[in-house]
Amino acid sequence: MSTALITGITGQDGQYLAETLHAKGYRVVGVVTGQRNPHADALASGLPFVELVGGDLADLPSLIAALEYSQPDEVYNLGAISYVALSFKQAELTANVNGLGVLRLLEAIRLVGGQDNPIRFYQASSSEMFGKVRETPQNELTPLHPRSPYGSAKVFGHHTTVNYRESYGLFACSGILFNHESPRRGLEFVTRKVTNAAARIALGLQDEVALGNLEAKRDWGFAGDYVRAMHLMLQQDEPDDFVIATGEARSVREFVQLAFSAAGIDDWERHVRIDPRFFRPAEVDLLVGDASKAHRVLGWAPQMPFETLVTSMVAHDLEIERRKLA
Ligand code: G4F
Repeated sequence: MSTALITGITGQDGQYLAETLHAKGYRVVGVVTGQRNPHADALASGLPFVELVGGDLADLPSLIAALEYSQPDEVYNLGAISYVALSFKQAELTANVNGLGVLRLLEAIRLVGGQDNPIRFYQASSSEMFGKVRETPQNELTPLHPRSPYGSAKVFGHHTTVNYRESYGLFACSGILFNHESPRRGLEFVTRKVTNAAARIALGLQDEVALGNLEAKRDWGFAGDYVRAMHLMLQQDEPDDFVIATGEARSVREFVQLAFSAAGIDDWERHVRIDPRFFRPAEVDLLVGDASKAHRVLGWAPQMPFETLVTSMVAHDLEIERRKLA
């Protein structure tokens, strides 16, 4: 039985990846931070097969202890401050966790990982690294130009992963994932914020939602599809970096329109208020990925179409909001 150690286990991707690996027969160990972490309690009841171990990307000894305890074959580093807007307000923390945290985990692997059973490492890199994009669509060779403390820290983590692969021969892969969503997405991200608001407005529970820049374009896929790519990367003969994306760009405006329509609301503009608080000091205007290397080498392709993603998120939010009313 293979063992996977996952940081960021309580997040959207951590949960989908844990389910995917468990279905493949893995022993899944998740790193949880903090004391009496409420997300850890929720995880223990939602995904009871996950073994939990304490640890923090800001604390090297705790990472060494988590590796020594779990003795993993594969480590997936999904832990991060993942909300770009927050990274502008907590830039130092973001650099520490999203940037130096990768270096700490790689050092811990170097210290603990034996020669006989080398640990395979996956780093959650991000399309935010492309920022002010130099070409469209973006691929593995597109120059990086981050536009936020989040993006800058991810660039450090990405280059550090490549550097440890080249310097120490670690099996270290970096997945450059474009935006990926699901009903498990946090309410702070624009997709879930919109699907949740559309559901609540349809049910008469609120009248409007405050949003920022509606013109930004993103390449939105389904998180469940994207975690399959993470696993595939670690099953190859050679470690490498891969863009994971759908290749289709939609604006926030298009997302809002489709979500409201799925909730049965045609006059969405009446319910959306533009609020300067949700604009960022520097915006990423357009992200759209070229995942042809992942198609060719990993045999990976996204399965869920954009429309299905949006309507399933709205359906989920309608169901949970109705349940609260009952
Ligand atoms: O949903 P978002 O907050 O996601 P963002 O910034 O693209 O980052 C996500 O994707 C990255 C991959 O590219 C990940 F690395 C990262 O961890 C995260 O998962 O914002 C999407 C767009 C932005 O352009 C933002 O300005 O939506 C725009 N937006 C407009 N109104 C809003 C809002 N974003 C949020 N969160 N809230 C708004 O009210």
